[in-house]
Amino acid sequence: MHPDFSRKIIHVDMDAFYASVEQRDDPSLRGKAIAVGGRGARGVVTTASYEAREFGVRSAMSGFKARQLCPQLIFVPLRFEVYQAVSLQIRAIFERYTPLIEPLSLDEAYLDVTENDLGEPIATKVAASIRQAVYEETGLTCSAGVSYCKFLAKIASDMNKPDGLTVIRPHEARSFLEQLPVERFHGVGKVTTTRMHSLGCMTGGDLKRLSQYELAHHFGKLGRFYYHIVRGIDNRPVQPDRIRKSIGIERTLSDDLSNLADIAPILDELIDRFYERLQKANNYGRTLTLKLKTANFQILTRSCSKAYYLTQIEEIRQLAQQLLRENAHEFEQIRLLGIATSNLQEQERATGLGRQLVFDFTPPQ
Ligand code: TTP
Ligand code: MG
Repeated sequence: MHPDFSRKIIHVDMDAFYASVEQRDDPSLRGKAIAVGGRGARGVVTTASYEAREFGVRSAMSGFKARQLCPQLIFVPLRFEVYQAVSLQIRAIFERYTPLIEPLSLDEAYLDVTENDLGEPIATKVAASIRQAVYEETGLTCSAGVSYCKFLAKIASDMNKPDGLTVIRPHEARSFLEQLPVERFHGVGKVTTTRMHSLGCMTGGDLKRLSQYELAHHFGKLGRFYYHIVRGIDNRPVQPDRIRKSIGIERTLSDDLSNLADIAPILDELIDRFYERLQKANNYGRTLTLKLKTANFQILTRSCSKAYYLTQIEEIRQLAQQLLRENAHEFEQIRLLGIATSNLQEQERATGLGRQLVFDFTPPQ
């Protein structure tokens, strides 16, 4: 078996996620050693700012131990709703590049960008664009890893944290994996590391000397996974985990625009790309939403719904342009234009809603 070099995978992971959000929202915390959570007798640190990490403060450490390591440590309470909101924001950014997104947690996801909405063949450029968008739109930094498989992309994203972009190219994979210490292999925990060390395996290169049989013998099912991984073979697809609730795209304009005559053609162009997306996903919605961000960053969304799925581009175009015209008095200048559809076929099929619709549809107010 040989590695499949045809795919382009990006792993994105926010830097010191909760802590960075807290430092963003409270300037007095910037540049300081902070721990999120960890207060109280039994408190546990969920994450620490990079400043605190210099003292050895880590995730999952007790607040007590953290304070011992770093007496000036500032403990900040968790604000889960805010992290969740940022998570949705970065997810929406990813969705502008590809529908193939597999979130691993609030702050981390794999993206398959083999084909992407930029039409950009160089995945490194896609990753750079994503990192820039995340920074501009959330004020937070993330790190990205780029490679031909999930395993290497994930390791890569961790290599130049924080605010890093790391690429492992196909021809570099072999020597990279051979020198990689076994504990750096994703999924290899403390127990497995000790076991590997006791078998004389310190690096990927050492691990490669064991046969598939030997690895299976020592590590069970995972042995087979290690056998392939160490040879750079990881064909696991990026699996979008959820039923999509909406499909949409948006575009930030190069200049703020106020004239309908200037905005309408841009909306038309956006709809062409939007429709291509719907066709590719083979998934259409009943609701169409126009999103406008004004020059002073106010967001306006306007929707209309139908009893049937909007599968025709001309109808989508007409509805979107109508929403734009009807709401032109709401803004002076706009800086971003977006179009989305929701109440999707796929979602309604999955929930059984689709069938019910046929019988008792009530038109929206
Ligand atoms: P991570 O991505 O593991 O860590 P991080 O983003 O804080 O730092 P970095 O990626 O730069 O190394 O986890 C993301 C968030 O998940 C983290 O900010 C807090 C939360 N978390 C916990 O609540 N408990 C934990 O044990 C860990 C590891 C993270
Ligand atoms: Mg992170």
